[in-house]
Amino acid sequence: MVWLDDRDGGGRSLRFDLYHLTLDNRGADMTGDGQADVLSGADMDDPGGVFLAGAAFVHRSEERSVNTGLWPNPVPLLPPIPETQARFGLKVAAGDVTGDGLADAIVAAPDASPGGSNSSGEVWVFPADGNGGFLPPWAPIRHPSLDPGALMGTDIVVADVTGDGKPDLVIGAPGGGGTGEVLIYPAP
Ligand SMILES: [Ca+2]
Ligand SMILES: [Ca+2]
Repeated sequence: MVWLDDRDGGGRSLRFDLYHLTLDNRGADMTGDGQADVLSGADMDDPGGVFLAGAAFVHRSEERSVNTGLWPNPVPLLPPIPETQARFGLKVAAGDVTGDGLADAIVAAPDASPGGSNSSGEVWVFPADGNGGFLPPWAPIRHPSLDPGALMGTDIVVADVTGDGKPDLVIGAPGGGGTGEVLIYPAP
């Protein structure tokens, strides 16, 4: 059980009750202190009042209180242009896809509709900047043919599947191609 701060009110709250959070805490250090950070997705957030656009937060190991177990002041990660009902943050993953040794934050918006293709989905990569923060995201990774309903990013795994020792990005698109697809983006 992880307790987080309540950004919207004055008290503490278990935000799992308020948001459908997704956690990736498999030991990924995004800040460089050798301690794992927590990446959470709040896909039902309404950033800027945009309905269900979603958000994600990095809870940095440096700021975890050993007394309260709280992670105050999480770093927000948002798509540059929040999209209604994109559900950004429905799936999150952390892994070093840039090759600098620091885990990067990967956030999916499976219900994003790029080019008007309904729920085709998008995946965003926010590279760790080496100073405890994040660089602006890469251009979003989208389904190659923008299949409607592909739900790109419903699952994400960062793992070396090509055998060169570098982590690759593996993205599930359960509605892609009609029967579902797994798309592999090899490490550069
Ligand atoms: Ca850390
Ligand atoms: Ca990195």
